[in-house]
Amino acid sequence: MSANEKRQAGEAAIRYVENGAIVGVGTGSTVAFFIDALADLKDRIEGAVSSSEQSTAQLKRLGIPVLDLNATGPLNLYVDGADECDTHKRLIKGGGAALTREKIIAEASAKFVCIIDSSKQVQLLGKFPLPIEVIPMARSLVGREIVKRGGNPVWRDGVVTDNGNWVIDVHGWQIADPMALEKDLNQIPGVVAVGLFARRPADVVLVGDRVM
Ligand code: ABF
Repeated sequence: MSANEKRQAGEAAIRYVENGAIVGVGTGSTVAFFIDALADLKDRIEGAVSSSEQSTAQLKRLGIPVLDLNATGPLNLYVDGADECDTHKRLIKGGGAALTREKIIAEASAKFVCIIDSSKQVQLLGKFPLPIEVIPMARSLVGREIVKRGGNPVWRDGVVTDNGNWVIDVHGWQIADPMALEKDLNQIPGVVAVGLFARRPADVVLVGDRVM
């Protein structure tokens, strides 16, 4: 069921792509369906700004130009998946370890269309362990700060992000105020990005072929 919903969501997001667009492209298996559908429009768009080496490889394989965000400036559209989505379109992202570049492109985009299957919908964020990208030397420092806040930090051992950093996944939080937690965690020295998209939530959420 979820694979079919992921494909439906990925294909449904195509309706937001305008002629001549430069499209911000996220990461993950749902986005992979979107990229496949985007390839059918590649003669009608200028290109894409990619959030990961993984998505870049697929875009290039399909002949879609991959452009530098510094060169493109602000984007009209960003399409990306999520690990959890609440009823306010706030997200947990980072299961694919691409959260920092995803957050950068989301910030640069006027409309963030999030594509998910129904298994990602929650009332309260936090059942999915919250990913935090950290500078390697700060792993233990950030871990201690997480424990002080009642979380259980688990180092995603063996994973290095495209930015050369590490990821800590925080288990055990029920996140009643995602905006406050995102702001608090962002202050900790060594934190590069927090996988909470609450300050900048999605604008549109597609659950399969249904607009949430
Ligand atoms: C990505 O989408 C990540 O932030 C998140 O982990 C992933 C969801 O993966 P999938 O679409 O494969 O379920 O943007």
